[in-house]
Amino acid sequence: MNYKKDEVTNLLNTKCMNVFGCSIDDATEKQAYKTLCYVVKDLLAEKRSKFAKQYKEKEGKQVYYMSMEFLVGTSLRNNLYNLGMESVFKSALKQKKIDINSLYAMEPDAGLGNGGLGRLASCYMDAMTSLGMMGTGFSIRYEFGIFKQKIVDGWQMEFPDNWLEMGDVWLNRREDESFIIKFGGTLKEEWTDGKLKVTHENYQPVMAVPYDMYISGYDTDAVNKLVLWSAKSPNNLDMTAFSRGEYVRSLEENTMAEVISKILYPADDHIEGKRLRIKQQYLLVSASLQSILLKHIKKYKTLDNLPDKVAIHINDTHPALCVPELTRILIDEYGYDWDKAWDIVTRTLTYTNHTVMSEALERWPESLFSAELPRIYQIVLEINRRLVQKLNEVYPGDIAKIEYMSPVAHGEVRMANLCLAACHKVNGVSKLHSDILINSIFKDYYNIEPDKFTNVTNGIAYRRWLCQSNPELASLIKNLIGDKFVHDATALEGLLKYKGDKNVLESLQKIKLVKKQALAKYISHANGINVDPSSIFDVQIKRLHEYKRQLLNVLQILHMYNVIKDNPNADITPRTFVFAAKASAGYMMAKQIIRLISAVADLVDSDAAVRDKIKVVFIEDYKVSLAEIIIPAAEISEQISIAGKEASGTGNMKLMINGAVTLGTLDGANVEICEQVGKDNIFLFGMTAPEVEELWRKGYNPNFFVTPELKRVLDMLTSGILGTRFEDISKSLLTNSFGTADAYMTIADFESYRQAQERVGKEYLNRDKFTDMSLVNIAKAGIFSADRAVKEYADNIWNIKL
Ligand code: H53
Repeated sequence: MNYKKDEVTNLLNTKCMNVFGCSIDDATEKQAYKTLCYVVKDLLAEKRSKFAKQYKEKEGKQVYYMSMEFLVGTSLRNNLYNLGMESVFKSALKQKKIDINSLYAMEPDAGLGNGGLGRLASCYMDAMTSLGMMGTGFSIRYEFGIFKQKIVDGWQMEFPDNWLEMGDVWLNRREDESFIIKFGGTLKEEWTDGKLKVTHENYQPVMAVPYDMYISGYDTDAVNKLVLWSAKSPNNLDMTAFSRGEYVRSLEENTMAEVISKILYPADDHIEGKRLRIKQQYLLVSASLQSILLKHIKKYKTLDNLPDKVAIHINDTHPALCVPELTRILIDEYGYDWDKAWDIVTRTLTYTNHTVMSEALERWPESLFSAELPRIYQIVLEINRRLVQKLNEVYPGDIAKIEYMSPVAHGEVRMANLCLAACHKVNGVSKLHSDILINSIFKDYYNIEPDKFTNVTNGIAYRRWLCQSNPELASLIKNLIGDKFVHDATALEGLLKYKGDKNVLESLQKIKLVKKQALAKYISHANGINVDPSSIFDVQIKRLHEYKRQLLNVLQILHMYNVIKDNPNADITPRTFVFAAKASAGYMMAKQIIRLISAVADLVDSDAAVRDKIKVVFIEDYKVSLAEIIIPAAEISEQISIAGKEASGTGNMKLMINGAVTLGTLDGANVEICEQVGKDNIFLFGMTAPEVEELWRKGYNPNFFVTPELKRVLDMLTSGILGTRFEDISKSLLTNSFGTADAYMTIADFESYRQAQERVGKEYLNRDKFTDMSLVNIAKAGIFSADRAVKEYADNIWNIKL
């Protein structure tokens, strides 16, 4: 968009006058922030309207991306950058003595997600838009997003995240496009004209009200929408109850309805089989599908062509209710018979699996499911009956296999099986993960329909993670290879010709130092700790989960502590270990690990012999906007999950494109990072996924892997040297009464990790060599762009021509 400074000033003034009754010169900072957001939103609205019109004429196929999570982060800078208007706004505001950065800083993160899954959904919305695709995201307008984390005496405390106070500027409420969602109740079955008619009665109606958020893309005519549903009671106040004096009951009913969209469940990669959660899922699915179908029928007057015009994507099993709900709507509301409805359902829906962790594969008790969603339950039973009939033909008499594959068995409804039965395409999120799906957990489905399965390795919105978070690096790259990489990330490979170029390496080092200084400033402000920007910045930033093995990292730090204590002159390259991670509120072991990290930080810091060599920092409240500060400063990217458990990882990609070198296992997308950069430009350690399997098969006893160094470290957990005795952690690693100890093989991988860390310290000393590694990582990160990933979805999964 082409606007001059004066035009921008006019826009700001007019908007400020209309909304706040004053000119931008007289606005408070909060008013200035809101004015700026409203102006940007208007620009997006204008673009959106043109884009939607063009699109309507073309009648192309579009995608609806259903996800319980979108970790949007902040939007203001991203939107201005994408519109190509950052500098004109900056100077217009500067003229008014307003610093755009201070307005950026006022924006809260829209934290409508927990971690990787939600952030991926947001990165894909960005990429779809940048590619000019028509794509709509559907999710929930949680009033409270992911909790705010504070660390008090080493313990994580959770506080509500009231993001709407300043974040609602981006949302457009569309009350007139609301839908009724039916919960509970009973079913009445009647035969009329030889047809069974099912009526849903005595249900509790809840209104789903949509709020639209515009999603911008880089240098594109497209503007897409993220539609967030909010739950509302359909009767504002039950006046009869009110006049009978029953205000409390009347208000209670409203509150019961509205509580559905109150809060995001803070568990990542882990299910919480709560009644409210299934209600959230059904609200999302039912409202979105009703809206999609209504729009479709208005446009095409039929739903027969739905699969040709629409791809509906199920992001993880959380929106798996799409399967029975789409079937229900087609049959109950549009009069289709089962076979025709099922044909449309299967050709419209696609599904991405994001985890092999059994505790994350969603299952619902049949009793809860049938009570909350009686009609949906009935449909699921019918899907199950037909499937079992089919499976009996394929695997005659193999009851165990058929049971394993069934959507309903052992008193549970299993959402992954529902998706596998219905979706015409199913994908994993990295090569290794997709291989594990077809060779292991989804093997039986794969054997029947191999063409259904595919892989799309995850990708990131690299313009956010490189160009916006690290403008210094982006501008160096532009100077070296031109700006093609801003459209096409694979052009970053052009940097390879600068391998070994002293000047370029020096520039890269200077930029890294600037970003490390910025992070050091943040840490000093947030934690009151001074870290040395010339030390190695070694970061592990991700959700706290045992399989991600933050514990392995901490144990190794304790080992380094011992080495320095034994020999204060030991040859240790100074290191700053940075952690940031939220633990699910009810995940005690994860919270204990945070406490351990804090205790180790204190131990190290209180020891004069050690504190100049190593520093440990736990930065609280990890979120997208904090990641944007940490990632550009990182030099070592810790990706140390036990092989076979991290489906992909995406932080690994963001760190790599900012020049951090991966220290990791061959897990998830690390495998492909290694393929890209080669073994010389990554620090690999640990068992491979097949080795892990083999060790489980043989029988794993961690005690056989405890080296003398590790024994000393493990003893420290309970000796009292850390202030607290971490008995639970120690037991979880060592007590092997039922073969359950050390479920993530931290001990088996320790020695190999320790050696890899030693290599890191040594290789960093040769700064040019290390920076060369860093350069190769940046150059080879292009393949991990979300643009590439979304193109693959369009080609191989959604069948959308770009
Ligand atoms: O999804 C990311 C992966 C990551 C995986 C994560 C994830 C969640 O954040 C939540 C639930 C779930 O099933 C998976 O753990 O490996 O990179 C995006 O695919």
